[in-house]
Amino acid sequence: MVKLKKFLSTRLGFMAMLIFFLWIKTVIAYYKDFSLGIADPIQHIILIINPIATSTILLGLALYIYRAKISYIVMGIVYFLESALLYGNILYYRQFTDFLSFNTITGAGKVSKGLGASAANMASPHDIIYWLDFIIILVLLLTHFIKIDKRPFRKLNAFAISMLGVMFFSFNLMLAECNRPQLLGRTFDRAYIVKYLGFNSYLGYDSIKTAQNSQVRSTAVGTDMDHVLQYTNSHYAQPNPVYFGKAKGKNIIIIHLESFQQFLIGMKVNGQEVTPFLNSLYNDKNTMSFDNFYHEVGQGKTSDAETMLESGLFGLPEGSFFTSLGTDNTFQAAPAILGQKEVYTSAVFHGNIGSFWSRNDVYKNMGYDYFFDESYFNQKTENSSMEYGLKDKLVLSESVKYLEQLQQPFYAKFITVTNHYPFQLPEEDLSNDGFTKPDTDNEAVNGYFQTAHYLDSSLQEFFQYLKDSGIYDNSMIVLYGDHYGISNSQNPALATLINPDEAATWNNFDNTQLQRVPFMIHMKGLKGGVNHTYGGEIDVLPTILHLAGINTKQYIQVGTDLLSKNHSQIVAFRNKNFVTPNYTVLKNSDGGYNVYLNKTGEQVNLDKDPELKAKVDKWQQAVNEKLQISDTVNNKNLLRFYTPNGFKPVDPKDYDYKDQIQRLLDTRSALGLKSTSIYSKNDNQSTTGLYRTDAPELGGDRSSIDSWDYVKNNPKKIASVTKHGQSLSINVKKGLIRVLN
Ligand code: GP9
Ligand code: MN
Repeated sequence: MVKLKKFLSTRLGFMAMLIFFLWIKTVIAYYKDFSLGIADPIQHIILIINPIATSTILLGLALYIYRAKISYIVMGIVYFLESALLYGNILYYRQFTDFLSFNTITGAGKVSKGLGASAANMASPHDIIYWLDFIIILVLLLTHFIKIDKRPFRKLNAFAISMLGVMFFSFNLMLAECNRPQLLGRTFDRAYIVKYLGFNSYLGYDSIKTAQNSQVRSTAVGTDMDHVLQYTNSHYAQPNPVYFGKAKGKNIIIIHLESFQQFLIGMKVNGQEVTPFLNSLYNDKNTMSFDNFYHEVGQGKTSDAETMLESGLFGLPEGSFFTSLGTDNTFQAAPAILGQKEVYTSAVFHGNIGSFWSRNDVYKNMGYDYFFDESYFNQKTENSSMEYGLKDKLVLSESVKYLEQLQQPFYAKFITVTNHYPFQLPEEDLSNDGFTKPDTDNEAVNGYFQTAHYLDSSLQEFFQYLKDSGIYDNSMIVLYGDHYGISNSQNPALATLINPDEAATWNNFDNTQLQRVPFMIHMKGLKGGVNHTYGGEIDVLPTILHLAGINTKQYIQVGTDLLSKNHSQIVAFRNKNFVTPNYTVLKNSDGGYNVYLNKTGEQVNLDKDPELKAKVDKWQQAVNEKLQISDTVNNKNLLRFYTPNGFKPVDPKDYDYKDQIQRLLDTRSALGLKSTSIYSKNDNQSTTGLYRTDAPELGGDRSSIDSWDYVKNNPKKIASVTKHGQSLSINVKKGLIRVLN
C-alpha cells in the first residue's frame, strides 16, 4: 500500500493510474455497450489491449512540460477529453449504431447527426461506471493519498515513454493486420477500426481522411463539370429501340451474386453440375446472358460493384469509395432516378450489419427508401450467420415478408453473402443431392464450389417463390457476379480443375480471363440468348435504365448501354488494364504493357506491329480518360454542382432505416385501396406461406420468421442469441428490432 501510494505520487505513477482507469472503462464499454463482432481469441486480445497505446502517447505528452502544476493540469484535460470521447461514443452508438467521426463532432458533415438532446436521452443507469473514476481520483487527491510530484520530469524519460507508446501501437497494428489484412487500406467497416485500434485511432484516421477529402473538394468549382459533361455527351450511346422501355413499369429485382465467377456456369464437379439452377436460367429463352462481361472492382470489392451499378461511376483507385467518400458525396443514383422518373420504391436486403461498407449512410445519399439489414431478420441461432452475415436461404426467405409490402413497381436489391471467402459451408447446409466438392489441395478452392452450390439452391427457392406469388410475371430480374471469389494466387489450384493443360503455364492473361462474371437479365417475354458483347459492371446502369424506359443522356455515367449499337467494348479495369473483343492488355513490371490475343492467349510483339501499337495506345488513353473522369467527379464531389433537368437532389435527411416496419404499415393504410403492394393485391393476404426452403434452421416451420409480431411476442425466445460467438440482446421498441449490445 505504501509502495503504491508512493508510486501514485510520482508524475509517472499518476499517469499510469489515468491510463489504467481509461483502459478499464474502455474495455467495459467495448463489451457492455458496443457490438463489435468479436470472432476469435486473438480479436479479444486485440480489443483488450487496444486502448493502452494511444492513451500512453497522448497522456505522455504532459510529461514534456517542465512545470509540475501545468503538467498535471494538461494530463487532467487530456484525461477528461478522452473520457468524454468514450462516453460520447457510447451515447452516439446507442442511438445510431455508429461511432463519432470528425464531421459528427464538428457538425460539418452532410448527414451530421450531432450529439443532440436525443442522444443524451440514451443515458443508462450503469453509465455511472464511466464517471466513477473522477470521484475516486478527486477523493485520492483531497485526502492527500496522492500527492502532486513537484520534481521536473526528464525530457529523455518523457521521450522514452512516448517511444514505448509508439512501439506498443506498432505491435497492436501488427496483430490487427495479421488478423484482418488491409485493415486501413480497404476500410471495410468503421467498427473494425475501433475493434482493432480503438477510438483514438479511429478518430485520428477519420480526421486525416476528412482533411484530405475536403482539401480536394475545396479546390473544386462548378466549371469543373464542363469537362465532365463534354466527356459524357461525346461518349453517350443511344439506346437500342428494340429494347428501350421493354421493362417499363416492371419491378426490377437485382440479385448480387457474391464472389460468383462466370466459369462456374455450366461447370461440373465430380460429374455433377455446380449451379444447376443458374445454368438453366443462363440458357433460358427469356434470359439475356452475357459471356464476356467482366467485374471492374478495386479494393472496395462488393462496395465498388454497388458503386458502379447504382451510380454509373467507378470505385476509387485505392480503398472503398463507399467508406471514404460515399457517406458525404452527392449522388444521382439508380434508386433516386427510378423513384423520381417512374415512382419506384427502392429497397436493399442484406444479411450483414448496416454499417459494413458504411451502407447505412451511403444508401441514404443514393435515395434508397428502405434498407433491411441484419437487424430486420429474426432467425438468429448459433449457426445462422457466417463471417459476413446471415446465410442466404434465411435472408431470402425472410425478406419476402417485407418485399410483399413494398409499393409496386419496386427496385429491390438482394446482396447475397454466403458464397464469400473462406467458403466454408457448415455441415448442416450441405445439400443432400449428392453434390461433393472437388479435392484440390486448396481448401478455399474446394469450398468455393460448395458455397456456390448453396447459393444456386437459395436462388432456386427464391425464384420459385417469385413465380408462385406472381411477382415474377411483372418483374425484370437482373443477376450479376460482383467480383472474383478465387484470387489470382489461388488460381493455379483452380486451374487443375478448369483448365488442367494450362495449369503449368498459368499467367496473367489466364488470370484476366477469370475476371468474367455472370450478367443476366431475365424477364418473361424478353428476347433472350447468349450475347457475346464485351462489357463490364460500369455498363449496367445505363442498360437497366434504358430497359426501364428512362433516358440517360443527362446523367453523369461513364459506362454505356450494353445493348446499344454505340456501346464501347473496351472493358477498363480499375488498375487501368483493359480487355477488348480481340486483345487483353496488361501492364508489365517495366512500365510498358503486354498484349495478348484473346483467342489463343498468345503474346503479341508490338514492335513488329506498329499499327496495332498505335491502336493499343489509343485504347489505353480512352481507358485512362474514362477512369479519370469518374475519379474527378467522385473526389471533387462534382455532382453537387450539377443537377440534371427535372431531377430533385437527394436529401439524406429524408431517409431513415429505423422504424421501417411501421412505415410499411403506415404507407399501406394511408394508400388504402390504392396500395399496389403484392400483399394488397393479394386481398390483404400474405404470400410468405408460398415460400419453400430447406434451410435447416427453419426445419420447415416458418412461423418464427413470417410474423412481424413474432419478435414482439416472443422476446424471450430471441432475447439472447449469438453472433461471432458474442451475445447480442435484442430490444423491441415500437415493433422495432434493435441489437443493443
Ligand atoms: C459484406 C459483403 C462482403 O456485407 O457485402 O463484401 P466483400 O468482402 O465481398 O467486399
Ligand atoms: Mn463481394
